Amino acid sequence: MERTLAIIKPDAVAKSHSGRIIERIEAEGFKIKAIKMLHLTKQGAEGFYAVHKERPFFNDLTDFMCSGPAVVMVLEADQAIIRWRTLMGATDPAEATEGTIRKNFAENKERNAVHGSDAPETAAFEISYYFNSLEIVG
Ligand code: IDP
Ligand code: MG
Repeated sequence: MERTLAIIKPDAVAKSHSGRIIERIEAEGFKIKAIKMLHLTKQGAEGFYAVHKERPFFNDLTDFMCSGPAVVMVLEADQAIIRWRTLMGATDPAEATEGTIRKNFAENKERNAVHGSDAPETAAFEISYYFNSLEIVG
């Protein structure tokens, strides 16, 4: 079993798509081991996306991520990291496969509905960024 961090980003929460996205997550067999709603600060978003701080979209991305509440979750499944990224679809919804969450719910390459960790090391960092061990069910 593997764990990954998922975020329903502020664009999707604002449009009341959280329930439908969570329904997809559960229908695909992921177990939700932790969940909460957060309104990130600019500093909190900058820390989370620190790997992207030299990228041209960093300032816009971190403004967007603190523009409204987000839902953060720990998902567990066999191969959770790759399976959640496959279910999310490509970063740019214009390039995302039919039926993926980004194809169905994302507005554009920045406001793209969901986040998922991309490797075991980033999943460990990202889970610990938002949850302590008492907040994750066994
Ligand atoms: P990922 O979320 O698919 O892993 P990353 O390359 O890690 O994509 O980028 C992190 C986030 O930054 C994306 O989900 C998206 O919100 C934003 N982003 C990535 N590339 C661009 C871009 O070219 N323009 C605007 N925003 C971008
Ligand atoms: Mg990424």
